[in-house]
Amino acid sequence: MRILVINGPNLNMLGIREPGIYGSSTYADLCQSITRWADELHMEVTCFQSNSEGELVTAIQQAYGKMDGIVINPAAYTHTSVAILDALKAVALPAVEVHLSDVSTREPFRQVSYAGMACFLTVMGKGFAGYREALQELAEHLAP
Ligand code: CA2
Repeated sequence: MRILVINGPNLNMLGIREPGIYGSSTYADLCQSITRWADELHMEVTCFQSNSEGELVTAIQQAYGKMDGIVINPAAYTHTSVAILDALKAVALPAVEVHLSDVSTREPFRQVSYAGMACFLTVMGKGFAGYREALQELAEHLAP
């Protein structure tokens, strides 16, 4: 199983600012944990982060025919990007949306998710462990 894990804008700043909301571990720590969890699940994982909406769309498009599933935290683009929604719909790969924080209890503008409309599951408010849950759910979803 080949899984693409996509993280959106500013998540490369993890551990540097706002530890009260997003924790004190870094983006490199997150990728290390994701790689370990993927190994345990016998998955091959690729981690990708970008601050650019277009690069995120391109990464989703390039997953077509190469990957079996997507885990995505589109960060702020969650709440604005029809382009990311359209890309997820276009490739039609099983996708899980992850948010570190519980966006359902934050500002009203964070309670709308475009990307989530193309995902079969959203995991939120569980910090880094949310990515582990997303990988596990994808493994079950893809199992024969
Ligand atoms: O809770 C999440 O995972 C979010 O996707 C994070 C986004 C936010 O815009 C979404 O509403 C919810 C923000 C990511 C910014 O990450 C930072 C990390 C460290 C310091 C500053 C920002």
